[in-house]
Amino acid sequence: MEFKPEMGNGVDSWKEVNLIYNSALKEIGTKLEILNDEFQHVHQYNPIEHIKSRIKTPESIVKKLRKNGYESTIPNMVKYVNDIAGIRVICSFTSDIYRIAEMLINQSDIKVISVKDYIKKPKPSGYKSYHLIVTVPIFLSDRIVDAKVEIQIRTVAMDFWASLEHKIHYKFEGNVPEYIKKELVECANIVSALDGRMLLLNEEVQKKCASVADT
Ligand code: 0O2
Repeated sequence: MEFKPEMGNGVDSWKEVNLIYNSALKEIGTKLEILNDEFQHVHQYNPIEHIKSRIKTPESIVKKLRKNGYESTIPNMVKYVNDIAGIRVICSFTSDIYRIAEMLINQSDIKVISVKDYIKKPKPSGYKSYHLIVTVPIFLSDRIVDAKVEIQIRTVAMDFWASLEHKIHYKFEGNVPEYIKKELVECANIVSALDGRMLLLNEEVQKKCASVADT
C-alpha cells in the first residue's frame, strides 16, 4: 500500500497524519476523562466504564477511499475519511450516552461535523450506538490543524452486541446467513430491553439512596 505524496490541508505525509490524529485522540481522550472525573466529584458516580481508541490502518483507509471512488492520496484521506481517528466510549446506561455527548459538544473548541443517533434509529442489522464526528484543534509549533475524530458512544450491552456482530460479519465475509441475521436482530432487541431495565433499576436505587440519606 502506498499513498501518493500530494500536499494538501497542511498535512503532507503519513507520519504527519499519524502525529495529528494521535494528538486528536489524546485531546478527546483527556476531555472525556476530565468529564468523567468531574462527574464522580459532583454526582459520586462515573458515567464512563471505559474508553478505547484507535488509528485506522492504512489498508482500511485505502479500502474506504476506493469504495467511495477516491484515489489514495493524503489530501483525499484527510478530506473524505472521517474515522482515521476513532474513539469508543462505553457507558453503563443509555442516559449517560446523551449526557457525555452533550457535555463534549458544548465545549467551545469542539466543532460538530455530524451526529448519527443509531439508538433512536437503529440500523436494520440491529446496531445501536451514538456517533459523533467532531473536529478538535491541534496546536503545532507553526500552525493549528483541525483534526476530525469519530466518537462512538454506547452502553456495555450495545458494545457486546456490536463486537459479536462484527466478528460474525468478518467470519462470513459479509454474507451472513439469514437465520443468523434474524437471531442478531432478536439479540439486539433483548439488549435494548436489558438496557431499559438496568436504567430503571439504577434510577430506583438512586431514589432509594437519596431518601435514606434525607432521613
Ligand atoms: P470499522 O472497521 O469499525 O472502522 P462512514 O464512516 O461515515 O464513511 P457510514 O457507514 O455511513 O460510513 O458510517 P456509520 O454508519 O456511522 O458507521 C461507522 C462505523 O460504525 C463503522 O465503521 C463501524 O465501526 C460501526 N458500525 C456501523 N454499522 C454497524 C453494524 O451494523 N454493526 C457493527 N458491528 N458496527 C457498525 P467502519 O468503517 O464500517 O468499520
